[in-house]
Amino acid sequence: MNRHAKSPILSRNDIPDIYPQLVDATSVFNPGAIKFEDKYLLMLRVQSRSRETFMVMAESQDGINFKVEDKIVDFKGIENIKEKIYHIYDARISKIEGIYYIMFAMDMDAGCQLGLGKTLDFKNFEFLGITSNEDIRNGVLFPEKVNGNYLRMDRPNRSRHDNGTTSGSTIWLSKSNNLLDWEPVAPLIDGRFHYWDEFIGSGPPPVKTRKGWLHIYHGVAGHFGSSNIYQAGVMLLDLHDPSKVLSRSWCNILEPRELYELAGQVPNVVFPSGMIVMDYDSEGFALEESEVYVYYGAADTCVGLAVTTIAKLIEDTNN
Ligand code: BMA
Repeated sequence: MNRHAKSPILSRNDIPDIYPQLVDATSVFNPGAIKFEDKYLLMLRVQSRSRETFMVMAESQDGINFKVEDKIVDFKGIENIKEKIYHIYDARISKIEGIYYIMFAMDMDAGCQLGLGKTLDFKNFEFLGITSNEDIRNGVLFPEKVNGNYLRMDRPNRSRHDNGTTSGSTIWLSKSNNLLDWEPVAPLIDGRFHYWDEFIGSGPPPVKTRKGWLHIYHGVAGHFGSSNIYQAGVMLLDLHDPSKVLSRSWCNILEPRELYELAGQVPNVVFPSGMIVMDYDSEGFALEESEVYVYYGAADTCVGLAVTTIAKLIEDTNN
């Protein structure tokens, strides 16, 4: 993928003070992205100097120049959860049957869980519930039911990095009939030890193309002495049976190279989390010639923008 000339498109300087919780923000990264009423929207992960995370919306006419709202996203109902929630972060946004769903990570004493919220207008947000019962992250919903079920990809956290964070090396396909209760269907891909994607997790939600479900994921190479390197790759799943992986990139398609990706709060990270496809056909398939904007967290510090096309991404699944 190619970096946009204006990347990074958002940094801490773009975050307004939001009293009292978020003053002099330290970083902004890993945004969810969606097109809504001809505007580009990002749901940003913003960190305060207490190192708490908050979700904040940003809006743009062109997908490049964003104005950040001076309001923290409030998922109404989340306050009814009895257990302590330390952070919510890494939103992935999907439109399913006219409703916008947001799946996000929730750090709790029992580990990381996947929370689900919804909105119709990106002003009022409702918390629907916790959708997991094990340590898990990187949940992304498919934009439509397949064979009568809602589907998502998720990544159980069954390994621990040297720095204490939990991770995993298998992306699973899960199904549900109500979006809240999920059961695993099949493992999709495993980490490839010794190579770029040893630990893996979904990036933005998958996109429907005539050739299959196109999905960008992240891979972590952990075999370097002093740091984990977060990169991006891409795969294609069968349209009618998404438990079948048709192809998967052997090389990464984006890796930390620019200074803002190499240095920051967590060095050596590109973490794609939002993807906007410009053009779909009348049946909802992404056009191969369509331009694609991929929003990613860089070094857990700022937001980068990479540009590509559907055709190029499909080609890259065989790189
Ligand atoms: C992952 C997640 C991401 C983060 C990345 C790099 O495990 O926590 O939110 O961007 O690590 O720190």
